[in-house]
Amino acid sequence: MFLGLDSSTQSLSAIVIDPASGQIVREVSVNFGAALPAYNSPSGFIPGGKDGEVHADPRMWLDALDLALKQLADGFDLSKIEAIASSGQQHGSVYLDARFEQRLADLDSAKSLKEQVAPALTRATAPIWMDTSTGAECAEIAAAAGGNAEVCRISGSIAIERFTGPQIRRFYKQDPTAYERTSVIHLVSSFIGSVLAGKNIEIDHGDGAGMNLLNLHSLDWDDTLLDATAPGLRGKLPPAATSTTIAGFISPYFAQKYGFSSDCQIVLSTGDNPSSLVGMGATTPGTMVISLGTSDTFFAAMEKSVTDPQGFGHVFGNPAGGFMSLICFRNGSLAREALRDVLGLDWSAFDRSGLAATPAGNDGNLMLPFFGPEITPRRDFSAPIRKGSTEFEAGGNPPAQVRAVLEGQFLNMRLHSQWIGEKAKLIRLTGGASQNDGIAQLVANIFQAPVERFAIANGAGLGAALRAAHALGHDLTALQASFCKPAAGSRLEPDASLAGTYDQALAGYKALLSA
Ligand code: XUL
Repeated sequence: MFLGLDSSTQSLSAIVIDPASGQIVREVSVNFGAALPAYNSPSGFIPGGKDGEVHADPRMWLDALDLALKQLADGFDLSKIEAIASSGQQHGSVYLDARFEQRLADLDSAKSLKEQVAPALTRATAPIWMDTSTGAECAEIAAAAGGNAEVCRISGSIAIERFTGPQIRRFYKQDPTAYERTSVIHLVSSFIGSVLAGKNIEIDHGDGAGMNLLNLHSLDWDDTLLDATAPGLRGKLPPAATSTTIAGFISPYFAQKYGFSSDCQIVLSTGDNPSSLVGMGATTPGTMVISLGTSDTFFAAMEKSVTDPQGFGHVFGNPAGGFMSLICFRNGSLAREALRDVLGLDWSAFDRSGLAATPAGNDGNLMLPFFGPEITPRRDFSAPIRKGSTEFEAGGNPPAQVRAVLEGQFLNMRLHSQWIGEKAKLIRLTGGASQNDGIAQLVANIFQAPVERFAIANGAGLGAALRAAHALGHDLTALQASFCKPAAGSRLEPDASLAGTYDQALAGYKALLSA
C-alpha cells in the first residue's frame, strides 16, 4: 500500500491506496483551524498580515503531521505502507538553521515533532502563496536578471509576488542576520518530506518551478536568478531533482511512533498542482484540468515547454516527466459568491433561474467577471465591467447577470489558456462548483470539449499516493486507469451547434478587455 499526504492551505490530509484492489483504503484529514486552534489560524494562515503579507506557522504543520499519522494509525497497520509521497501548497517556504538535519536525525519518538524541530526555524513564520507583499522585490529581481521576459524564459514565469524567490529576497532585505543564519530553505512540500525522511531531501522540478529560481532548460537552479534574489542562495537550497526520486527510508521516529516499517521509502514531494495533475489522471497532454475553488485554476500537461507571452501563466515540471501549464484566476468562487450575494440567490437558483432561463451567448450581454483585483489578466478591477442591454449594464436582469459572470469566467479562461497551443480533448472539472450540472455543461460548450467530473475531492492527496506507487515501479497509466475514474454519469458532451456562438462571444470578450 502507498500513502499520499497533502499539506494544503487549510488542512493536512492522508490517503492510503491499494494498487492490487484499485481501492482507496483509508483517508484522514486534519483541519488546521478546527484541530489546532492554538495557532489562531482559522483558515490555515495568520490573519491580519500587513502590506499583503500572508504567513503561516510551520509548527502548526508539524503538529498536524503528528496528528494525522496518529489518526491514520488508529485501527490501521501502517507497516503495510511501502512508500510515502507528499504534496504541499505551492510557493510557501520554510527557513532552517544548520542544526536542522541533525535534529531530524536525532528525533525522539517520545517527544513531539514540533518541540524537536521548531528550534531550527530561523524565520518564525512561513510566507505562503496568498502573500502579495513582494512587488518591490519582483521588480528588483526582474531588473537584475535582464527583465521579466528573461525571467520568464529561464524559469517559466515572470517574477511573481507569491513565488519563493521574491519571498526569499524580502526576508534577506528585512532580516539579513536571520537570512545569514539560514542554512536551508525548503518548500512546504520538501519540508514535510524532509521531516519524514529524517534528512534534507531535494526539491522536485514540479514544485521547484514555482520559485522563480529553477532554470527549466537545465533543470538546475539558475545563477542569474540566484544572484538577482539574494547572496549565497545556492548554498541554502537543496538540489533540484526529478519527482520520482526515492529520497531514502522513513525516519525511525515514525516507525517507532506510528508503526511504519523501517523499509518504508520516502519519495520526493511535489506541489499540490503538479500532484493534482497526477491525481486527476491528466499527466498526458490533451486532458485539461479546471479546478473551481476560491481561486480557479487551469492546468494541463504540455507537449513542450512554451511560456505565456503575456506573463500571466506558469510552467511547472510535470511529475510524470516533461512540463505542465498552470494558470490561476483570483476571482473564482470569490466572484460567483459575490454575485450570488448581490442578487440574494442560492446555488440552485444559479442553475434554475440563471442558466436555464437565458440562451447561450446571453443575448450579447457580456461581463468582465472581476469583483476585485485579478491576476489573469493582472489588473486592479474594483467591480465587474458590463456591456450589453441598458438594463443589464445597470445591474438588472438577474438571470443574465448569472450567465454573464459564468460565461465571462470561462471565456476568460479559454482566452488566457490559448498560449499553451493545444485544444482540450477532454476537461476534468473538480472543486465545489463542478458539481453544478449547468456550470459543467457551460464549460463543455465554451471549450467545445467533453467534461468529466470526479468523485475524489482531494486530487492532490491521491496524486501523492499514486506518485509513491509509481516511483516504486507501478505503471502510472495503469494506476491512473484504476484510481482516476470520473463519477458515474458525470460526463457531459459539448453542444457542437454552439461552437460559433462562443467563438463570437470570445471575440466580444477580448474586445471588451482591451477597450
Ligand atoms: C499556484 C498557487 C496555488 C497554491 C495553493 O500557483 O499559488 O494553487 O498551490 O493551492
